[in-house]
Amino acid sequence: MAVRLSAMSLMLGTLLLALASISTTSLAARVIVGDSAHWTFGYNYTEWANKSSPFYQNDTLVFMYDPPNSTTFPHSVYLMKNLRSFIACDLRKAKLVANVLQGGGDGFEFVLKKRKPHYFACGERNGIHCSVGLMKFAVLPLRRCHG
Ligand SMILES: [Cu+2]
Repeated sequence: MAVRLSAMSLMLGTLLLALASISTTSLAARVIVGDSAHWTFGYNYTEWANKSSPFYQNDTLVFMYDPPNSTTFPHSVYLMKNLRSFIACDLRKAKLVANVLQGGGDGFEFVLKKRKPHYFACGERNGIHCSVGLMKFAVLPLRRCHG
């Protein structure tokens, strides 16, 4: 009897462990910003964010852009301070999160750790990439629910 019980609790424990690892690893998404367009001038990232929504807490955004060279514009990634500066592409209070070199190779990864609005923008050319180049989007990560 005792043996059967412990075998059952062992099975239950294994099952719980399996469930826990599913919820912590495979549910967090890794999303390439802009999909195959990557992080580039002139792609509509507001549209992309709308069709890629919703995003969840602990999802990873991947920004891919080449380091400065003779054929591509340099790009970067900033977090804008608030909705107002995001709309205006005003970089004065923005926080640099990835410089012009950090988008190379496998790209720059940003984990959405907090459930608050994130206002992303390219900071190059004093906001021109953000305004004219459409290189901006907002994300509000949601709590991931189970069932
Ligand atoms: Cu740019």
